[in-house]
Amino acid sequence: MQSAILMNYGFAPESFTVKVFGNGLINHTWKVYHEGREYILQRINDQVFKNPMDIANNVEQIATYLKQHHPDYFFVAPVKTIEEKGIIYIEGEGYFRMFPFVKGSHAKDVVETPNEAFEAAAQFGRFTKVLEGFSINQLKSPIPDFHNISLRHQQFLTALKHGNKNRIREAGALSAELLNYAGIVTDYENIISDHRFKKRVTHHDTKISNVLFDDSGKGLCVIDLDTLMPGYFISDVGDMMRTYLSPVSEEEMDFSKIIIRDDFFKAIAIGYYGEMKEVLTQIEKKYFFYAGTFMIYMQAIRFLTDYFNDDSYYGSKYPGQNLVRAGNQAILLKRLLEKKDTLSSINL
Ligand code: GN1
Ligand code: MG
Repeated sequence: MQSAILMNYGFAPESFTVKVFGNGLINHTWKVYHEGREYILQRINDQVFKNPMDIANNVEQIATYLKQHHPDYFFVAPVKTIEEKGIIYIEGEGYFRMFPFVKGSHAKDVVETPNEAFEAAAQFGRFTKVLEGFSINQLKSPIPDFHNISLRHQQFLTALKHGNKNRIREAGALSAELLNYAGIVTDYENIISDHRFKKRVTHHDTKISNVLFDDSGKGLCVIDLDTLMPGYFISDVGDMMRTYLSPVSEEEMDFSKIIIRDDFFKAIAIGYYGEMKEVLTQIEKKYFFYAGTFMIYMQAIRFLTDYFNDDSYYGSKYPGQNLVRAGNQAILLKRLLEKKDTLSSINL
């Protein structure tokens, strides 16, 4: 299979080695070694990304814009195939694309220090900032309504009605708890009807492993532009809060370990504002804290919806994994809301 893919890049059979790489839930990733160079190869999950060519379009448009307007901005463009394509389709195998592995860079799976949170937030902020002049109409949405929390909420209600009966019974208390947060959905609906909330080039997957760091720990660039599409800044800032604030991830089963680290919140705010302070509107800034509640709540209901739908989207490695993830995110949301007053009053 790998030969069939890599020959499109001009790699002769037997001239390369391939190792599994990374731990995303959606795409498969490998590291490829070929003639002293290293690459990252990915198979795009076409159940999730129904039109993988939309991703290729977006990356191409962005790359062209950046080359013209911000030639110094460090952007990792995909390796082109012999036929000059950014993504290839292999019959029976799926869609693939490959990137050069950035020498001297490393990615992290877990945020360990506030400085890492700061560096990542600065990188995601800078990314949206350098693309401020880019017309978002040129972008496709590879997953339409990806962060439309009204729709996610609707899907949750539908799953609660028509999903796996035993699972719905088992998770009754958690469902009831999550249904209490309808205000988060209403806030979103107000946001999208307010023209002062701008649609911008948004990454939509700001976990730490989507930032490359250099050896000294400085952020180099953002990667993984699959979910790049027009969106609101709350998606990017919110997913950083969701994934950097607690010392444990969405997979943690011991919920007592889920805590909110104030200094990491501050680091995200300083890092992001350092780039975006002049770009964000006054009203957007008022929703900075809200971003975290928005993303955590949406993730909680997405996991629970999937649990009720027999894990058809996220899959599961053990029975009840998506229930654990949903419960974990519900606690994270609670812990964050407990700190609303303290965290919203941080002066920047
Ligand atoms: C998925 O594949 P990965 O881990 O980058 C999901 C995100 C979720 C995340 C939760 C396309 O991201 O939205 O936040 O899982 N991506 C898609 O771990 O659904
Ligand atoms: Mg991703």
